[in-house]
Amino acid sequence: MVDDRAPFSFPLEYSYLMASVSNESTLHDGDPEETTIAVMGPTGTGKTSFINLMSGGQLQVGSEMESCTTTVQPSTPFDLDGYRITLIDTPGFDDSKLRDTDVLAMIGAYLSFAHKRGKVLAGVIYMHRILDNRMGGISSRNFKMFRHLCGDSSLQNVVIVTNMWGQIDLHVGEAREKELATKDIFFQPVLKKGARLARHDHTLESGHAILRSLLGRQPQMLQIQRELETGMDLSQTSAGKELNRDLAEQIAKHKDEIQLLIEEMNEASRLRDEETRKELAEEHDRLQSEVLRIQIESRNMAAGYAEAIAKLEQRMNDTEDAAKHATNGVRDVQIRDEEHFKTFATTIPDNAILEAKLGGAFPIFGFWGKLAVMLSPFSLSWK
Ligand SMILES: Nc1nc2c(ncn2[C@@H]2O[C@H](COP(=O)(O)OP(=O)(O)OP(=O)(O)O)[C@@H](O)[C@H]2O)c(=O)[nH]1
Ligand SMILES: [Mg+2]
Repeated sequence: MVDDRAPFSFPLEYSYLMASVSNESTLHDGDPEETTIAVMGPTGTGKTSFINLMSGGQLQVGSEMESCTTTVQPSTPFDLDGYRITLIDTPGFDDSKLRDTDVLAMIGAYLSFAHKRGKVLAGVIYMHRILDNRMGGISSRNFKMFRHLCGDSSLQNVVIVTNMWGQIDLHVGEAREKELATKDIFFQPVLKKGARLARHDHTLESGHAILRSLLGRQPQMLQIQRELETGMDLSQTSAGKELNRDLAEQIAKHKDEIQLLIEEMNEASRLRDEETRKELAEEHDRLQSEVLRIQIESRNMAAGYAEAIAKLEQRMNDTEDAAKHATNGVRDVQIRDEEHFKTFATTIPDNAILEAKLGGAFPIFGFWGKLAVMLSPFSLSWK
């Protein structure tokens, strides 16, 4: 039987690539419109869970205690109302496994790289756990970074999504939601400028409603994309400056602590308390190296971005080359198959069975799919 033949053997990632290439070349009027939506927010707010629910994908989900997503990763594309949607998963700032400058470099590089290739975001979803009873620390820091990434002009295409409603008394949740929407230390300023607030109750229906509210809108560049497009380096962007301000504050705080330690060490020496002096000296050295680490992190921000872009470009080129080879290989095999069928199997009209099998076996990927394939086997290290 023709079905049972193994006409060629393909490394898995090449097969994905081939599917992506053939998909792009066969898109025509009436095919779903490609749409990209980024999902941002602090670690553990359910970004990846939301993306998996919507796309039917299986990106890794974390626990409540530890950060999980460490790269910018696209979902499997899925169709909704005539759109083929790709959701872009992002790591949060204050991630326990990544430095903030790495997170910013990854997000900046990805968005700018995609934009250069003609991909504009249709919208951004910002996830917030309604469980969080105050918006201090990580939440406010992430939101501040989010504001600097988006700017004002793209807020029409932003939806702030509250989730985890099942884990909170509805009245408490509603009171909190009202506070989030009306206080200027929370989401009120962005809601005034066109962003919207929506609830997600972890069902497909509520997720679809959120996505539908972003579909068909005029895509807008994010502030960071505009800034990077003008040739700024990452540290000159609004988000980069914000991060640098943070780092400078940390340095200033550590320097104050170091000054205090020096005074205490002098006092311990004066009292000939060697044990205390030694303990203080150890703390002093630890803080000194922390200051040095932060200074290096700040100085390397631009270099980290340049490196991230270079890696993306290199890998996209490699991937496209591999895809071309793979596609050529498939064509050769298909031609050979056709010859074979003409000669020996006149009852079988063409190699549609083979194509259908491939189409079914491998998800149809576009640009984001190529990036996913490109990133996954290499497991990017951004350090
Ligand atoms: N009850 C409830 N739990 C959720 C929901 N979404 C996510 N979770 C849980 O929250 C935890 C974190 O979810 P993730 O999807 O990994 O969160 P994330 O925002 O991607 O986290 P990072 O990758 O670390 O940035 C997991 O234990 C999920 O099962 C939700 O809508 N309701
Ligand atoms: Mg995640």
